[in-house]
Amino acid sequence: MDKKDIVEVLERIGTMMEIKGENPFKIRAYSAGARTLQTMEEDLGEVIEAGRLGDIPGIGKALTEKIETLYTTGELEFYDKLVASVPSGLMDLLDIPGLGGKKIKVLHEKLEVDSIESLTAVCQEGRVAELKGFGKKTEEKILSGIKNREAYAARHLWWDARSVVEKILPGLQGLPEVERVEAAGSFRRGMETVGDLDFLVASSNPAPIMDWFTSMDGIAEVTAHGDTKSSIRLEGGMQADLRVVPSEQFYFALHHFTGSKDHNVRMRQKALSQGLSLSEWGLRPEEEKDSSRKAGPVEANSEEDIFKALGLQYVPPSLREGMGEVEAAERNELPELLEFADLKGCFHNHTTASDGRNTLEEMAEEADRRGWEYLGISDHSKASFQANGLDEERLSKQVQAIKTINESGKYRVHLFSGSEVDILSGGKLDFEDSDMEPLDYVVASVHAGLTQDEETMTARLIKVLEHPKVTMLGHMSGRLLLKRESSRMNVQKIIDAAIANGKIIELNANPMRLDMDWRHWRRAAEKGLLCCINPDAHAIHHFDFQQAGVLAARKGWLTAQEVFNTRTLSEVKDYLFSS
Ligand code: DGT
Ligand code: CA
Ligand code: CA
Ligand code: ZN
Repeated sequence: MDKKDIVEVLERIGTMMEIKGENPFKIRAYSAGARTLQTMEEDLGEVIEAGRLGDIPGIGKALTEKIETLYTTGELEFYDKLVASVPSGLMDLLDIPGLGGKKIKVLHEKLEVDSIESLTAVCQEGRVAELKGFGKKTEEKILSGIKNREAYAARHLWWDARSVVEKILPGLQGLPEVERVEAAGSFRRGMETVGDLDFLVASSNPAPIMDWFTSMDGIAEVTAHGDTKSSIRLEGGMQADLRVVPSEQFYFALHHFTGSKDHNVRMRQKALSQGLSLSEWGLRPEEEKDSSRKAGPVEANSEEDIFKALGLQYVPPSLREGMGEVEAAERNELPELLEFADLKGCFHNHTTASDGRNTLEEMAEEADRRGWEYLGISDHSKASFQANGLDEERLSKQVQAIKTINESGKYRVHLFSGSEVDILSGGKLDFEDSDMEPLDYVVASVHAGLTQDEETMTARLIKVLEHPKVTMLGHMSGRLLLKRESSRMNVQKIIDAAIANGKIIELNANPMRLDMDWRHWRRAAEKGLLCCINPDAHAIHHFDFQQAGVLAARKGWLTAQEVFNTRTLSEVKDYLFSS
């Protein structure tokens, strides 16, 4: 985590402690620490490496530890616990200018405010103006702040969007007027982040559907309520559109509102080249397009029918990004995409030995339950000391423990002994070759020094790819979606180095990472790069992340053959032990 983000975390800690009414001296330590850090001119990484962070006036021992943890791991248990203890609606209030911890505490205690919505209500009732220390001006300022916040069209992780879709879809499906329903848009295309949700329904009786949609639980605001189209904003900020179309238009509308825009442009051009006009209403001869709202002469009882009518192979939603999929469909050359069921195990997983929440045995048991053939264990190495990374001795003990489990025959799943070895700043690995000798494989990852310049970082990663003990590169770019940009690097050079050295690059399936980015995979795999989809699990339920990983891999045009962990146990053993 870089300095800017750490400053933000420290400030939030101070604020949350204020909201909870904790000791003012402690609170001040965090806000003062944040300021000190913010104005520090030296490079934070260098100060930490030199062990000088604690010498800086205003940064005590407790704070030093926390800053170092955040810097190396990007996480802090103390912070996570604090976040969990404060109602999330209260933290949303911090987005409103003029509201800090102290004021939020008063609003919460005196007026039972616990969300933007309840704050809006008490402001409109004039009750905030009556509070000591607030007044009419403050109340007006808060209201206008709330309005501005709504204007921000924030994006959301696909993973978070999915949990919303999974609540709304069954509700729509349950309505008697609904004939068919789909969530279209970027969500259906499996984009890693989603702007808004686009629900599409086939029905001849839209009114009750509109009413249901605009009065669901969890709505913050109804932004439009029309005859066939409505829009809402949910608590938490996600927006959703719902369109109702007659049944005969459904698949044309579904195709249109699935997008992407670029894909639609290519599809309309393709239609035009055949004298046809394609729109959300239908497919009809060009000269009839003025009657476009009436049902067209071409019937579609599925999206496949639309592609077929244009002489195209069916293009799955994942590929509809206007990146050559229509041309490939013309030539019948679309790949047979990877499926979730193709995965037979994974390699980047943590246990309680480092910073995971489940034990080795619990992880093995869960992998067994999922029917996987193998599971790789790769706890952090010692440089990630804040993640309780393993030193040589603990690593060697873990190798023994894994061996014992495998020999016991207690689980069907085969465990591989690995390590997520830190890539130190010059491209050296955190373990000596001899220490890695007993390992079945090595995932090499960058966790510190993410802000190096492009040349340095590229050289650093290439050096690691040339190391004989390295099996794969973990979360290559270091990005955290909607939070932290990728590190600077020459991706093509790194891909070429991986191929030249016979190394795998990970597709980290954590929904915040999805790294290496799907946009690089198609070309990389064509050149011969092998992918491995890993959940980077820090708990058994994180194995679910593989679904997000598969979706990203599909967007990268990957087939099962191009993904290492679709191989059987014996194929994997051949690969790992034959060189
Ligand atoms: P998002 O919401 O920003 O993550 O991305 P989308 O792709 O869901 O975009 P959205 O919600 O604005 O519209 C949904 C789909 O509707 C979009 O993918 C394609 C189609 N669409 C919307 N506006 C236009 C347009 O102006 N031209 C074309 N060709 N298609 C459009
Ligand atoms: Ca959308
Ligand atoms: Ca939309
Ligand atoms: Zn990791």
